[in-house]
Amino acid sequence: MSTISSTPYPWPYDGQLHPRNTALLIIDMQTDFCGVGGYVDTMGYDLSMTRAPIEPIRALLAVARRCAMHVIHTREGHRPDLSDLPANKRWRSRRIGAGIGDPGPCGRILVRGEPGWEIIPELAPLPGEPVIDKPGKGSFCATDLELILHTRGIRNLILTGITTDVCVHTTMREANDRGFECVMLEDCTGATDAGNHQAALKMIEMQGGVFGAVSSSGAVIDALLAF
Ligand code: C5J
Repeated sequence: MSTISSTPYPWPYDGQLHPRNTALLIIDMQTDFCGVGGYVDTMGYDLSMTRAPIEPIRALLAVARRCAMHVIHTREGHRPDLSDLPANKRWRSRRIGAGIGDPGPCGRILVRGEPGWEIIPELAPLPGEPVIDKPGKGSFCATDLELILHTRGIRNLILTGITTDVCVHTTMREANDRGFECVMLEDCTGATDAGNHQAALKMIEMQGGVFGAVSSSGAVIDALLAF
Protein backbone atom coordinates (compact mmCIF):
# COMPACT_ATOMS: atom_id res chain seq x y z
CA MET A 1 0.00 0.00 0.00
CA SER A 2 1.29 3.45 -0.86
CA THR A 3 -0.42 6.82 -0.71
CA ILE A 4 0.55 10.49 -0.64
CA SER A 5 -0.53 13.05 1.90
CA SER A 6 -3.46 14.93 0.33
CA THR A 7 -6.92 16.31 1.05
CA PRO A 8 -9.67 15.29 1.53
CA TYR A 9 -8.22 11.73 1.59
CA PRO A 10 -4.82 10.05 1.24
CA TRP A 11 -4.35 9.54 -2.51
CA PRO A 12 -4.92 7.25 -4.34
CA TYR A 13 -8.07 6.03 -2.63
CA ASP A 14 -7.03 2.36 -2.63
CA GLY A 15 -3.31 2.76 -1.87
CA GLN A 16 -2.32 1.44 -5.30
CA LEU A 17 0.33 4.04 -6.13
CA HIS A 18 3.23 2.95 -8.32
CA PRO A 19 5.27 4.66 -11.07
CA ARG A 20 4.03 2.00 -13.52
CA ASN A 21 0.30 2.71 -13.03
CA THR A 22 0.62 6.48 -12.60
CA ALA A 23 1.26 9.38 -14.99
CA LEU A 24 2.48 12.89 -14.36
CA LEU A 25 0.29 14.94 -16.70
CA ILE A 26 1.79 18.36 -17.55
CA ILE A 27 -0.85 20.51 -19.14
CA ASP A 28 -0.21 23.36 -21.60
CA MET A 29 3.10 24.70 -20.24
CA GLN A 30 3.41 26.66 -23.48
CA THR A 31 4.80 30.12 -24.16
CA ASP A 32 1.28 31.20 -25.11
CA PHE A 33 0.18 30.63 -21.51
CA CYS A 34 3.23 31.71 -19.51
CA GLY A 35 5.70 33.50 -21.77
CA VAL A 36 6.29 37.13 -22.68
CA GLY A 37 4.36 38.02 -25.83
CA GLY A 38 2.13 34.92 -25.66
CA TYR A 39 -1.65 34.64 -25.53
CA VAL A 40 -2.05 35.22 -21.77
CA ASP A 41 0.41 38.12 -21.83
CA THR A 42 -1.38 39.69 -24.82
CA MET A 43 -4.68 39.48 -22.92
CA GLY A 44 -3.03 41.57 -20.20
CA TYR A 45 -2.86 39.08 -17.34
CA ASP A 46 -0.06 38.95 -14.77
CA LEU A 47 2.38 36.33 -16.01
CA SER A 48 3.79 35.69 -12.54
CA MET A 49 0.65 33.66 -11.77
CA THR A 50 1.04 31.25 -14.67
CA ARG A 51 4.83 31.10 -14.30
CA ALA A 52 4.68 30.19 -10.59
CA PRO A 53 4.34 26.42 -11.25
CA ILE A 54 7.37 26.18 -13.56
CA GLU A 55 9.98 25.47 -10.88
CA PRO A 56 7.85 23.06 -8.80
CA ILE A 57 6.95 21.10 -11.95
CA ARG A 58 10.60 21.06 -13.06
CA ALA A 59 11.68 19.57 -9.71
CA LEU A 60 8.90 16.96 -9.74
CA LEU A 61 9.57 16.08 -13.38
CA ALA A 62 13.21 15.31 -12.60
CA VAL A 63 12.20 12.86 -9.85
CA ALA A 64 9.41 11.31 -11.94
CA ARG A 65 11.86 10.66 -14.77
CA ARG A 66 14.38 9.12 -12.36
CA CYS A 67 11.65 6.77 -11.07
CA ALA A 68 10.56 5.88 -14.64
CA MET A 69 7.04 7.14 -13.96
CA HIS A 70 4.96 7.90 -17.04
CA VAL A 71 5.16 11.54 -18.14
CA ILE A 72 2.63 12.98 -20.59
CA HIS A 73 2.51 16.55 -21.91
CA THR A 74 -0.35 18.43 -23.57
CA ARG A 75 -0.52 21.47 -25.83
CA GLU A 76 -3.59 23.55 -26.64
CA GLY A 77 -3.53 24.74 -30.24
CA HIS A 78 -5.25 24.79 -33.59
CA ARG A 79 -4.47 23.69 -37.10
CA PRO A 80 -2.86 26.44 -39.22
CA ASP A 81 -5.97 26.55 -41.43
CA LEU A 82 -8.07 26.99 -38.24
CA SER A 83 -10.47 24.26 -39.37
CA ASP A 84 -10.67 23.03 -35.76
CA LEU A 85 -11.23 26.47 -34.22
CA PRO A 86 -14.88 27.08 -33.27
CA ALA A 87 -16.06 30.49 -34.44
CA ASN A 88 -17.22 31.45 -30.95
CA LYS A 89 -13.80 30.67 -29.43
CA ARG A 90 -12.14 32.96 -32.00
CA TRP A 91 -14.75 35.69 -31.53
CA ARG A 92 -14.35 35.68 -27.74
CA SER A 93 -10.55 35.85 -27.93
CA ARG A 94 -10.72 38.79 -30.34
CA ARG A 95 -13.00 40.64 -27.88
CA ILE A 96 -10.13 40.67 -25.39
CA GLY A 97 -7.55 41.73 -27.98
CA ALA A 98 -5.78 38.38 -28.41
CA GLY A 99 -7.47 36.75 -31.38
CA ILE A 100 -6.66 33.06 -31.71
CA GLY A 101 -5.10 32.57 -35.15
CA ASP A 102 -4.11 36.24 -35.40
CA PRO A 103 -0.46 37.34 -35.53
CA GLY A 104 1.25 38.31 -32.27
CA PRO A 105 4.77 38.75 -30.92
CA CYS A 106 5.20 34.94 -30.67
CA GLY A 107 3.64 34.12 -34.04
CA ARG A 108 -0.01 33.30 -34.69
CA ILE A 109 -1.75 32.91 -31.34
CA LEU A 110 -2.41 29.28 -30.29
CA VAL A 111 -1.61 27.89 -33.72
CA ARG A 112 0.30 24.62 -34.00
CA GLY A 113 3.90 25.03 -35.13
CA GLU A 114 4.19 28.67 -34.03
CA PRO A 115 6.80 29.73 -31.42
CA GLY A 116 4.14 30.68 -28.86
CA TRP A 117 2.52 27.26 -29.07
CA GLU A 118 5.75 25.42 -28.11
CA ILE A 119 6.23 23.99 -24.63
CA ILE A 120 8.67 26.18 -22.68
CA PRO A 121 12.29 24.95 -22.75
CA GLU A 122 12.43 24.38 -18.96
CA LEU A 123 9.80 21.62 -19.31
CA ALA A 124 10.56 20.35 -22.81
CA PRO A 125 9.36 16.77 -23.42
CA LEU A 126 11.95 14.02 -23.77
CA PRO A 127 11.76 11.46 -26.60
CA GLY A 128 9.27 8.77 -25.60
CA GLU A 129 7.09 11.11 -23.53
CA PRO A 130 3.75 11.44 -25.34
CA VAL A 131 2.64 14.95 -26.30
CA ILE A 132 -1.11 15.31 -26.72
CA ASP A 133 -2.26 18.05 -29.10
CA LYS A 134 -5.72 19.23 -28.23
CA PRO A 135 -7.95 21.83 -29.83
CA GLY A 136 -9.95 22.46 -26.66
CA LYS A 137 -9.60 22.92 -22.95
CA GLY A 138 -10.00 19.28 -21.93
CA SER A 139 -7.24 16.82 -22.82
CA PHE A 140 -9.63 13.99 -23.70
CA CYS A 141 -11.74 15.83 -26.29
CA ALA A 142 -10.64 15.03 -29.87
CA THR A 143 -7.37 13.36 -28.73
CA ASP A 144 -5.97 9.85 -28.21
CA LEU A 145 -5.08 10.43 -24.53
CA GLU A 146 -7.53 7.85 -23.18
CA LEU A 147 -6.22 5.17 -25.54
CA ILE A 148 -2.61 5.94 -24.56
CA LEU A 149 -3.46 5.73 -20.84
CA HIS A 150 -5.19 2.38 -21.27
CA THR A 151 -2.43 1.02 -23.49
CA ARG A 152 0.15 1.84 -20.82
CA GLY A 153 -1.93 0.51 -17.91
CA ILE A 154 -2.20 3.94 -16.27
CA ARG A 155 -5.06 4.46 -13.77
CA ASN A 156 -3.69 7.23 -11.52
CA LEU A 157 -3.20 10.77 -12.86
CA ILE A 158 -1.16 13.53 -11.20
CA LEU A 159 -2.38 16.78 -12.74
CA THR A 160 -0.11 19.80 -13.13
CA GLY A 161 0.13 22.77 -15.51
CA ILE A 162 -1.91 25.78 -16.49
CA THR A 163 -4.43 27.07 -16.04
CA THR A 164 -5.85 25.57 -12.83
CA ASP A 165 -9.43 26.65 -13.48
CA VAL A 166 -9.59 26.03 -17.23
CA CYS A 167 -7.55 23.31 -18.94
CA VAL A 168 -6.32 21.53 -15.80
CA HIS A 169 -9.77 21.47 -14.20
CA THR A 170 -11.54 20.44 -17.40
CA THR A 171 -9.07 17.60 -17.86
CA MET A 172 -9.49 16.44 -14.26
CA ARG A 173 -13.25 16.35 -14.65
CA GLU A 174 -13.02 14.44 -17.93
CA ALA A 175 -10.56 11.95 -16.41
CA ASN A 176 -12.64 11.47 -13.26
CA ASP A 177 -15.73 10.68 -15.30
CA ARG A 178 -13.72 8.04 -17.16
CA GLY A 179 -12.75 6.31 -13.90
CA PHE A 180 -9.19 7.59 -13.53
CA GLU A 181 -8.02 8.38 -9.99
CA CYS A 182 -6.85 12.01 -10.00
CA VAL A 183 -4.87 14.35 -7.79
CA MET A 184 -4.12 18.01 -8.57
CA LEU A 185 -0.95 19.58 -7.15
CA GLU A 186 -1.59 23.08 -5.86
CA ASP A 187 1.97 24.39 -6.28
CA CYS A 188 2.28 22.87 -9.75
CA THR A 189 -0.75 24.69 -11.13
CA GLY A 190 -1.52 28.37 -11.72
CA ALA A 191 -4.35 30.53 -13.01
CA THR A 192 -4.72 34.03 -14.42
CA ASP A 193 -6.71 34.93 -11.29
CA ALA A 194 -5.69 34.04 -7.72
CA GLY A 195 -9.30 33.67 -6.56
CA ASN A 196 -10.08 31.25 -9.38
CA HIS A 197 -7.00 29.18 -8.53
CA GLN A 198 -8.12 28.81 -4.91
CA ALA A 199 -11.73 28.16 -5.88
CA ALA A 200 -10.73 25.49 -8.38
CA LEU A 201 -8.77 23.65 -5.71
CA LYS A 202 -11.61 23.98 -3.18
CA MET A 203 -14.13 22.52 -5.64
CA ILE A 204 -12.13 19.30 -5.87
CA GLU A 205 -12.35 18.71 -2.13
CA MET A 206 -16.14 18.99 -1.77
CA GLN A 207 -18.42 15.93 -1.54
CA GLY A 208 -15.61 13.78 -0.15
CA GLY A 209 -13.36 14.58 -3.10
CA VAL A 210 -15.84 14.92 -5.95
CA PHE A 211 -13.12 14.98 -8.63
CA GLY A 212 -10.26 13.42 -6.61
CA ALA A 213 -7.78 15.01 -4.22
CA VAL A 214 -5.42 17.97 -3.82
CA SER A 215 -1.77 17.68 -2.81
CA SER A 216 1.64 19.25 -3.43
CA SER A 217 4.81 18.40 -5.32
CA GLY A 218 6.66 17.77 -2.06
CA ALA A 219 4.23 15.03 -1.04
CA VAL A 220 4.57 13.29 -4.41
CA ILE A 221 8.37 13.56 -4.38
CA ASP A 222 8.48 12.05 -0.86
CA ALA A 223 6.36 9.11 -2.04
CA LEU A 224 8.39 8.60 -5.23
CA LEU A 225 11.69 8.62 -3.40
CA ALA A 226 10.42 5.66 -1.34
CA PHE A 227 10.16 3.46 -4.48
C1 C5J B 1 -6.91 28.63 -21.31
C2 C5J B 1 -5.63 26.71 -20.62
N1 C5J B 1 -6.96 29.15 -20.10
N2 C5J B 1 -4.54 25.98 -20.98
N3 C5J B 1 -6.22 27.49 -21.58
O1 C5J B 1 -7.46 29.20 -22.22
O2 C5J B 1 -6.03 26.68 -19.48
